[in-house]
Amino acid sequence: LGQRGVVVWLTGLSGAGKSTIAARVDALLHARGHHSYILDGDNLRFGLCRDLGFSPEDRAENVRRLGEAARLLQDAGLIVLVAAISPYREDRARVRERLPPGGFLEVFVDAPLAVCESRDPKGLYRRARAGEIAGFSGIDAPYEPPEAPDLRLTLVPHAPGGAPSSAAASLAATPAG
Ligand code: GGZ
Repeated sequence: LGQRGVVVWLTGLSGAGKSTIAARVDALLHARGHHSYILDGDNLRFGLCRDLGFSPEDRAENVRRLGEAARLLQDAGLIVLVAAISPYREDRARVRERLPPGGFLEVFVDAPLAVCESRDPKGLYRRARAGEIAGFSGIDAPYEPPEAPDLRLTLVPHAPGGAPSSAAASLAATPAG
């Protein structure tokens, strides 16, 4: 990692598992003596980003603020785990541009919409389908998947009688540094 920290940016649909993965990775890093920190879009919307909604402009601003906060923590040497839908490629690319080479790793938490919708932990997909939430990512608002993520995490389906689903990692590109 060099002297500085790194921003690990988890992008994917609501319910894909971004926050869960961030929490697991955070715990693993801590156990190994690394300094890491989670910036979760859903949580920061109660504070730093509480004035923002879900229009494309507000999402762009949300991603920009998360990126700037992550940049500060990265500069202080932390491993920053960001979990945010961050549906627009351009917004994610802008964050990458603000970080030093190798300082931004884009991780695509690639769970199919049908899987996210069947999980529906907060009932948001049901409400979006019912027309109670407008502009929901994957339903009536876009999600632009990364074209060349640094890492792609995909679901391994249940084996009959086997262990529950887990994530499988495929290293799409070897990060520099
Ligand atoms: C998408 C929404 C919406 C709409 C509320 N579209 O899965 P969650 O519930 O817990 O996390 C989602 C969160 C999205 O916040 P982000 O900061 O990650 O979004 S973005 O990066 O696009 O700015 C979801 C909930 O807020 N939520 N309304 N319309 N997700």
